[in-house]
Amino acid sequence: MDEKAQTPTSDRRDDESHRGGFGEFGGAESGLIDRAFREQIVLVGVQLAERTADEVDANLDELERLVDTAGADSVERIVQRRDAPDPATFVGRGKADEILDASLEHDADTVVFDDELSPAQQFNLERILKRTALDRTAVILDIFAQNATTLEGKAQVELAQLRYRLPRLRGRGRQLSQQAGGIGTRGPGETQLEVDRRRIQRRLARLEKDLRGLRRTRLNQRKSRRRSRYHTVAIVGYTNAGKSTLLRRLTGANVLVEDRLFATLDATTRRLQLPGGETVLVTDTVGFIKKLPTSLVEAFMSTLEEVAEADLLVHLVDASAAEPEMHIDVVRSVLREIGAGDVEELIAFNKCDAADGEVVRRLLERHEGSHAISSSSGDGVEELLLAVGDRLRHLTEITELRIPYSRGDVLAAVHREGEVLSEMHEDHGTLLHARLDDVSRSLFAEFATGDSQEPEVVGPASAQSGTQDADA
Ligand SMILES: Nc1nc2c(ncn2[C@@H]2O[C@H](COP(=O)(O)OP(=O)(O)OP(=O)(O)O)[C@@H](O)[C@H]2O)c(=O)[nH]1
Ligand SMILES: [Mg+2]
Repeated sequence: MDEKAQTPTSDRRDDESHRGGFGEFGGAESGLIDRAFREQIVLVGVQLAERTADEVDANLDELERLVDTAGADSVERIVQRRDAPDPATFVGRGKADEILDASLEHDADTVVFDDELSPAQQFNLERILKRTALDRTAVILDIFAQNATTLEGKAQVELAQLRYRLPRLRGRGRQLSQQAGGIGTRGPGETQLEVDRRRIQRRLARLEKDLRGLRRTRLNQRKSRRRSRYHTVAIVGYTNAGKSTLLRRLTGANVLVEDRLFATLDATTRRLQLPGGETVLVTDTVGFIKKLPTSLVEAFMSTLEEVAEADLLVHLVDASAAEPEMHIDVVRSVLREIGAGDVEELIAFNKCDAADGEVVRRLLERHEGSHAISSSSGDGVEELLLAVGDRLRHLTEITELRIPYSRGDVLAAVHREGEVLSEMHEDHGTLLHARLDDVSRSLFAEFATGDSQEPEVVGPASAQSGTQDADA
């Protein structure tokens, strides 16, 4: 790391952090954590009434990883027990002074809080601490900004960053413009703050428009994928669970695999032939984490729609992590948030080569129908694929129904709930072949003729661009 000039603490004005205040609009590109050198960071966690000390500790471990991924070093951790956050300063005033002392002692550049700070709390803390005060959300946004590579990914991250930033904008005193006119500069009597706000709002509108366009393209791609009649499987899971490693093993896809958080931001879809012969489309996408900022989830909604529309989720869990069960809960709650709570889920415990065997055994026992695999060695992957094939076949059994003409309501319901493949009018009712899921099948069980069949084998439909055949 090259040591670039770092503003000495003594030069800072009392009411400013070393970056001139978090709220100062520094352009969309500017990261919150300086990467010209490795910043020294103090971490702060609050043990609220409903949290245990272990939980806070685990959260801070994760925050330390986040900070490291963002390119900075944690130099100290400070924890406070409180029943509720202080509305003005999040931690108590005395604790804030303690954080200031620790920051001075370590010559820390930034203080990062594990919980989301309100704009007012952030402002007050920066005044007291005389340095930038960030929260977990800001760090996650920073990492996303660093890792975004595609047009859409970059636009989504910038949107999330600006939405986070807008309410936190802060004026630099009350001075009004001395300079006149020019595009993007202040009008007469307009403060710099108003100019910044206006610029951000314009940029937000622009990004939202661009993203709507990109979303249309994505929707069209999805439509053609659905026409291809391949089933879709999305690999989901906590960040760093090994999702990209699994996709790479399954399809040979040249996706980024890295031992860092949020290595993947953009969805990648590849074609894969299952051991049973059927072809499916497998998607690898962004990982989830505890306290994933809502602004990011919203911004990434169009990418995440792929997950909500999948036929099956392979929920990959790092069995060697400290708290696999917590990871499962977090992933499931984000899935609900993005409207994917009802998609069928198959749990696979990954990294079993590195995990404690006893832990894996207990996890398998607790989660019925789950599998143990190692994406890196390939152990258990074949069995997982067999299970995927079974689940998919089960999902889409074609059922034959005979519905009396007196039950127009049932006929309408079948059309609503499933995919009607054929419809024949007989003497006493309608004979239907419909692709139904588990729930609908039991719903219409009394009308089933008992003559069900497997779905027809899918043909070599046109693959969307970017897919490739599996070598697995
Ligand atoms: N020991 C072991 N390591 C694994 C296994 N699978 C993946 N890894 C490692 O775990 C790290 C993360 O793997 P990725 O495939 O990038 O994880 P990801 O879930 O795609 O992570 P993000 O995209 O960052 O959310 C890498 O260092 C992998 O080499 C496994 O089965 N065993
Ligand atoms: Mg990945």
